[in-house]
Amino acid sequence: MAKDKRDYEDFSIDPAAQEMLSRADKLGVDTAFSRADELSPCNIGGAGMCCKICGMGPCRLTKDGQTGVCGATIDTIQARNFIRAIAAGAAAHSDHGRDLAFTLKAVANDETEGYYIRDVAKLRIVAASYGINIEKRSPEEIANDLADLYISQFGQQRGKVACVIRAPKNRQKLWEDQGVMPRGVDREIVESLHRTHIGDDQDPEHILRHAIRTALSDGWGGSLIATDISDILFGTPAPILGQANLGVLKEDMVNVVVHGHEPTLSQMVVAASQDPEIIEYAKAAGAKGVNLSGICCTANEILMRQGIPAAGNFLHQELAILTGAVEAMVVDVQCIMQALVKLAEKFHTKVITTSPKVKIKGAVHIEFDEHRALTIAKQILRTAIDNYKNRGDIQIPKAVEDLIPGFSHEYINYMLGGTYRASFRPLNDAIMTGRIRGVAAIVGCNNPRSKQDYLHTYVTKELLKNDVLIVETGCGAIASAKLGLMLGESGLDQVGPGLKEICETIGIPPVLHMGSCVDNSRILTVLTQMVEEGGLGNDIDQIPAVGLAPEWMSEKALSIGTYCVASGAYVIFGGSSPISGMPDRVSDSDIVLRYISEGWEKLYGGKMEFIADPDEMIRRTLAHIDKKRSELGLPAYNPEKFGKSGDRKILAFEKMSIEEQRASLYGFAAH
Ligand code: SF4
Ligand code: MSK
Repeated sequence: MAKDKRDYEDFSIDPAAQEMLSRADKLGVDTAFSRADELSPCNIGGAGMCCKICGMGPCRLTKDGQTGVCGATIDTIQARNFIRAIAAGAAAHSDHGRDLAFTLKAVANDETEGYYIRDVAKLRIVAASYGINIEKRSPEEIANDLADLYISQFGQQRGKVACVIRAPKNRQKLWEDQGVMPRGVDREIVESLHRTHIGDDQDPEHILRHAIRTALSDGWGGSLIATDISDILFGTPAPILGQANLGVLKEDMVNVVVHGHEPTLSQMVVAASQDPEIIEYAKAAGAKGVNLSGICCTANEILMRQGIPAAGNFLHQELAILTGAVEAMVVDVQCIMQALVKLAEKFHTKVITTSPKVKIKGAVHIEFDEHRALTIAKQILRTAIDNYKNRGDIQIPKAVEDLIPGFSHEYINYMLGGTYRASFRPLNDAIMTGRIRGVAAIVGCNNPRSKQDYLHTYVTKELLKNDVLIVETGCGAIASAKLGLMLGESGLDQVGPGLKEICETIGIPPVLHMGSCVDNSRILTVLTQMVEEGGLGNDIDQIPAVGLAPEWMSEKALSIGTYCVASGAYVIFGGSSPISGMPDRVSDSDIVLRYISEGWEKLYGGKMEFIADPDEMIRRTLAHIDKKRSELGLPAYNPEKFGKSGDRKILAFEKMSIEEQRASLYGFAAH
């Protein structure tokens, strides 16, 4: 056992996680939590001060003014490391979008099994926004053209990625003026790799300018395409009741956990699990049926659309297997720990890889192909059912919370104004009056180097008390769900007076679950619609809004943060900075850090900062929101002004005498 091993309460605030970590110790198995304690991070690589781009290195710059063998300075090395991470993150999101574009093409041409176009209205709106003819054409014809347009965005060499027309006009002009308009998704990612090869771009600011362009090709390209097509094929999310945490696993059913990111397979597994033939097969195996749940963003995809429960976020993937009750963990792409296979060997769980891009030694590989999607989904479920008889000792934590996910930007628009006057006006008005102080998007991963869910939920709760409306995606959303912040009444006692009134009036939870990591594109759309609605400036950087990734760990998070900055947002990352440098040892090692903050703010109005202390994150978030309010000429935030309407008014009214009620209604006591 490591010398400075943390207690279970230090590993996670989630009682289900604490219970499973205790079980792991009893069974003598390790997890990401214990491995994080065993394995100290490298303080040179962790600070972005190591270059291993060529065979003359690796060069570790630990002394003041030191350079690599080729003469590369610390700021060049940090900028190169940073853009490479952003390129990898953008590639992951965008390849996800590309696969969906090919699926849409196949569905349009009747080449798939089990898929169809579920949201024809969204298909028509999206297609029309690009000038695709939608009149007197079948959904399949329109989808075929939209798929061709979207597929072409990846390999496009000139011009601009089509989706950028959905950004505010002023923002598009700024990108043109700065020379960062993304031309094609693949082109920007490839150029990032070319520029950072030995002997290429060595001006850190010049490298970081291309980081902006690369990230924009993700946020306003690959990710936005992924979200659009997922909605068209699987339905645009609307509020639905769901559940979260390991307590969603069932003792008497075959538990299948889908994990990863792409909805294409998981949606089909959902369909297959409800097939009478599969239910009968499960019953014949002695189970009551198949119980499906999700981990990470695959969880978010099926939770948002079908209400399929989320077993947990990133750090729950091993914990789910530790219950002993999971017959199969079906994975596709991204955020899948290799450790799952070794851990699963201690139990009966089968880890099933399904993507042609992802194999793990020791896992069962059942390759997914959308042309035979339903057949493959049933094969996967039969494999899980056949494994039910091998189940040994199980321990399923009781922890489970209800939640209402499903707040797509389309639904937010509708909920604020109804079918005939859907609008962001009420939201803008609430911010303008100060009833809502501002908006925060809290997104991103879990990281075993911090206490699981603690930073997410601490920051979320403190901002809610300050009347900041919160939207969430990814593992951050699942953290809030597990804490019960995504269900109206249970969350509202933790909310400031003005925001509470809004939540009660509209009937929404104070934290809105907007989906998976690629669905951060929905947040960009919401911000654009807020600009277009008027009253909050004429570009995203003027809105009192902040983005936070308190427990980030993936390269995708860095890409998301960068495209949000390029779109005008202030973005705060928690945990450690990958480009912190060591100021006590290398005097010029904060050039990159200063550039992505002050430098980017001058150019794009948004900035990126890494802040480890959660109270400082909150302080800077509120300071930024208040600064933006003041710049817009909005009244300063004053919580005393609000909180006297809504449910409190009704409760006070009920306690009054008849005379008092009359006086309150008519302004005088009628006789
Ligand atoms: Fe060292 Fe330069 Fe090669 Fe990097 S590119 S490993 S700094 S020699
Ligand atoms: S799954 S990228 S751990 S949010 Fe999107 Fe969660 Fe981060 Fe993966």
